[in-house]
Amino acid sequence: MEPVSIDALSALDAHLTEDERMIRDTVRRFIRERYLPRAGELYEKEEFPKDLIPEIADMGLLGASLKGYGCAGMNAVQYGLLLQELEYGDSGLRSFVSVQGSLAMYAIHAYGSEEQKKKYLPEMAAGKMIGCFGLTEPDSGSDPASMKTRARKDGDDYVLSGTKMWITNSPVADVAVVWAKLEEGDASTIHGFIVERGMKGFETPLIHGKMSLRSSVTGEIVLDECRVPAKNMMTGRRGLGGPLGCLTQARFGIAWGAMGAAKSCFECAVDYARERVQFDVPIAKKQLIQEHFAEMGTEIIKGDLLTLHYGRMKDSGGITPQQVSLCKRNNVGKALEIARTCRGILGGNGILLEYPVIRHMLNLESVYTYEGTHEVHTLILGQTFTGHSAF
Ligand code: TGC
Ligand code: FAD
Repeated sequence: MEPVSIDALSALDAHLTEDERMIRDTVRRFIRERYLPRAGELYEKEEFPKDLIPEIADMGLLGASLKGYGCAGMNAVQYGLLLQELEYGDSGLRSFVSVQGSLAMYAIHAYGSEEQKKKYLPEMAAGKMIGCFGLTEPDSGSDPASMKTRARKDGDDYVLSGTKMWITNSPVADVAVVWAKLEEGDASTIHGFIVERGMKGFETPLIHGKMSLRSSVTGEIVLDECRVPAKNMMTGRRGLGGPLGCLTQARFGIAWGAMGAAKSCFECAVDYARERVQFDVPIAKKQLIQEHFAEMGTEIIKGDLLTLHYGRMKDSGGITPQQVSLCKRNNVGKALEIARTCRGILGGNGILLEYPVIRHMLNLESVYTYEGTHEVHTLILGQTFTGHSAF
């Protein structure tokens, strides 16, 4: 009997519009033709494929769900599907698109002035300006309210001091959305600033030695009395709700993306198990192996259903941050378990970059940690269901 694919069994295609299937299929083709042949090598060399940025921009993938300013204005399901296809390729590629669109561009779109939107968004949508999002600091990860970065008003400028850590794209960014607390007046209130490369006191050292997300560029943002014009402050929202509002957008996309990595691992393991003969039969004939596929296939289809359901709700009336936490926590947690199981099914070959599995497995370790660790989302859900905070 011929094996049935996850997509055939879930039959979710019938619940997608033609436009949704079209963007999914376009990105799927791009990933298979343009990214997968280089994926292992890029990973090994710790290289991000900058040459693909113009094609990614031409497909409308940068700031895809934003409206106006050169952005594609896609619905939430289209956005989720495109991220899933990108992460089928590599979480690093999906990270690039998430940070550019859901974090840096979203912040400017939601909280920036008209002048800021006109100046930055069209260039960012066209991939001519790369953005990053600086929230995390060396001593403030899960608890960003404890950030130390400060902004002091001085004439027509703000002077920013502090260090941001683990910032995707920072070493290659032209523009950084940086979150800082005001030193006086509105003391301790968090504000967003748009910092441009070239502003004095702005450095972005690369973080070396990552064994995860190796084909994504990660760095610090060092602000040493960095003078930023007051007009670069985003005044549309103050307080931690500003950056957290951006995270809600990005986390939703990550929940879709993680299932792309899981599908890649699953398909690879199915092919492998059908080919690999031990004890005179393909290991796919063994019940212990089949149980893994039954569990993994079910979890992937459940993950897809979860994001499709909340994606439809997001498009029709909106979803809450808690619903997004549920999606991110479930789908990333399950994708990581699936990648580890598939790694085992491939035996020794499972540790080779020749197959996508170890790469996805290692990438998903970061995805499990960033955008709110698995534990942070557990506590958000715990609080949601019990009414008690356990942070
Ligand atoms: P709390 O008092 O709960 O909230 C402060 C204000 O924020 C509002 N809020 C949210 N708004 C929108 N979306 C959300 N998800 C929100 N969560 C909270 C809240 O209503 C309140 O508003 P207001 O108007 O009343 O002031 O804040 P808290 O300090 O107790 O913290 C809560 C906690 C722990 C859940 C939050 O700090 C958190 O989510 N921590 C995790 C930090 C995190 O996720 N960092 C990610 C950094 S960026 C990143 O990782 C990018 S990876 C990029 C890639 O894809 O490559
Ligand atoms: P910590 O917060 O120190 O957590 C350490 C451990 O303690 C975790 O297991 C955590 O779950 C647990 N813990 C923390 N608090 C509690 C609690 N109350 N109860 C129980 N357990 C708890 N940040 C950005 O701002 N922009 C980016 O672009 C960005 N990109 C990233 C890219 C990569 C590759 C990585 C790895 C990270 C990136 N981050 C980025 C940072 C990321 O968001 C943080 O790593 C994450 O929020 C966790 O912070 P931390 O690493 O300081 O861990």
